[in-house]
Amino acid sequence: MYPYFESDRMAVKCCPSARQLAVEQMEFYAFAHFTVNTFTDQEWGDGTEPESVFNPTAFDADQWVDALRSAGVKGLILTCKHHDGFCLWPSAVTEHSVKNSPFRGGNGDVVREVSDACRRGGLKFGVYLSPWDRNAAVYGQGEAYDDFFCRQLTELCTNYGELFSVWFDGACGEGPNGKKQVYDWNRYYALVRELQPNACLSICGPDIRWCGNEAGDTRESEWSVLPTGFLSPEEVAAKSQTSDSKEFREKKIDAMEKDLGSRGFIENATGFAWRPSETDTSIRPGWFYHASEDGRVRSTETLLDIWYRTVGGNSLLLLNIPPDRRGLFHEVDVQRLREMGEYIRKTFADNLAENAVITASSDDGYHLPENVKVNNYDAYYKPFDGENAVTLTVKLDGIHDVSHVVIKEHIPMSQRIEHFAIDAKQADGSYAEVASGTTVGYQKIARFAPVSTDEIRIRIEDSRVCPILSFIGVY
Ligand code: FUL
Repeated sequence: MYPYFESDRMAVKCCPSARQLAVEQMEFYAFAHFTVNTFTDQEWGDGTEPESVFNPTAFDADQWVDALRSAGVKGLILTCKHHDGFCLWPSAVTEHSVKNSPFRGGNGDVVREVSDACRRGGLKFGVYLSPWDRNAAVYGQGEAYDDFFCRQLTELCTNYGELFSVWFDGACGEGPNGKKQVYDWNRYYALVRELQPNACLSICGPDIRWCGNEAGDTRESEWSVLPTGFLSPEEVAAKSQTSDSKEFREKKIDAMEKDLGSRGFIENATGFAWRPSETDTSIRPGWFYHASEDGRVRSTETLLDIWYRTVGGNSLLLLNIPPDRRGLFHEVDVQRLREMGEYIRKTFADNLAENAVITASSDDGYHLPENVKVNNYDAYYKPFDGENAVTLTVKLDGIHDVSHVVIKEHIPMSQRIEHFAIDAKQADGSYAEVASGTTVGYQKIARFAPVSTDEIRIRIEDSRVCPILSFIGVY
């Protein structure tokens, strides 16, 4: 369909690390924003809140975990310290923590209780530690604050078991002395790598990329392979004498950019990195709990729509559920989570592809189409190199009502697909197109009005280089 550029070949050399692959397979995990703000009705505390305000009356982390499990969530990231500087654990380097609050008589540790509850309930645990600290006296003093921050990071990375994510927020404002801090990111990263080698460094870190908004919006084409740099204008001019395209592009990567992977966008890239997208959004308008928002919890329908577009659109879903002043998830939020989980479990209970016969327009003789019946990365389907368009046919064991097709690329060998379409066979033997799209990546969930059919056809119309599939599901 298109001429091929060197950049396509370069991009597919880029694959996920083991820690990225593990987090990508979690698909859907939660955020809990909880601190003094919960009790002062704020979104951002200014660091002057007295510790005494932090006083949950019926704190129960198992209640959080049960609600999250009912939705099918696989992990939880807790705001151990937000911008106000209040620590939910008894940090040794500050007095501004739970140890000076009425919670559990000053002997409480929210991070301990939440991480223990996660482990009991089979959820992975991660930490949010805000570099911006509006309480710490040393904030804005360079190395003195980096030392302070690294001691807090060390406490969280050593005392609470294995972490799947260390989530660094980009916010950087003034501290109590009116100064901003220049963060020593490389020092923070090295510390986390040493203490928690399996944790992803998320957002302000190299492993997981912010999707670019907090509203739950997603891209039509989401790529996990991102350019790390572009040729200079002179280099582009020199290259254009031999290249097909003379169009000049000088681009810097912006998290909010819509197009991060078209051939035009990556054409003059000098390198690539695997940077999967994560969509962080809240079940309510705010990140923290406000009783005034009890009537504004997102509907199950909206939450499912976000789930389809993220988990089914090559982005991770990080959904925030803010605990209330009791230290519990509010009843409305709990109900929404349960309804989400029930719908997802019911919809994907029976994979019709398991009893189907799967064939392909071609294969390389080793990686056969039937391999896509098993949802893991042990085996995959692959055509010969150079075959960038293929058709897979899923012959069902009879006529069924079909409304969903799930496609997963074998991302241990990068992300390749650029266009696909799905057809259902009609009673008269002809095919009707029921869905089409662009990128697939970790997973594409195509949903369409139910069709009665005994055969589904998946046309991979174009790929950066030959497509490799690990899984197909039909529901
Ligand atoms: C932002 C913060 O300022 C918000 O309060 C929230 O924590 C969100 C996830 O990240 O940068």
